[in-house]
Amino acid sequence: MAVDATQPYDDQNIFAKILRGEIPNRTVFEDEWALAFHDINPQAPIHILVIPKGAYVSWDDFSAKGSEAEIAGFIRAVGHVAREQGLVAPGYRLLANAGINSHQEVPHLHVHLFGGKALGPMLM
Ligand code: IU
Repeated sequence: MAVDATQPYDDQNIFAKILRGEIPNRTVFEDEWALAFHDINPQAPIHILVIPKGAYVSWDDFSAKGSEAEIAGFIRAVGHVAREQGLVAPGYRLLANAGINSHQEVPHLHVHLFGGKALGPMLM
């Protein structure tokens, strides 16, 4: 079900539980600012979710409330994972859903990193 991204942060969301170590995940990278793990329902040969460690619902929430260090750290983490996964030369796609029209399902900011095949043109 799509979430209303204007709601306050819900610390019972599944990614908050993953960050607290309450639910297992297939981690590919972690540092002070971000956690990256394989999506449970991959839409491409490589489908990784990168999430900030702070409690932010969406990109706009993060950009409004995140510190410079959090924002820089998160963006660097996304790029680091793309490089580490060997996706720079073949290319990759980043996507962040926000709110009802995008069908965001988990109300903790996450960037999807897709790669591992020719992804074709962006449809929407
Ligand atoms: P969305 O952008 O909020 O629509 O994407 C949520 C993603 O989280 C989606 O690709 C799910 O497969 C993924 N996911 C997950 O990796 N692990 C989970 O426990 C749950 C969802 I729930």
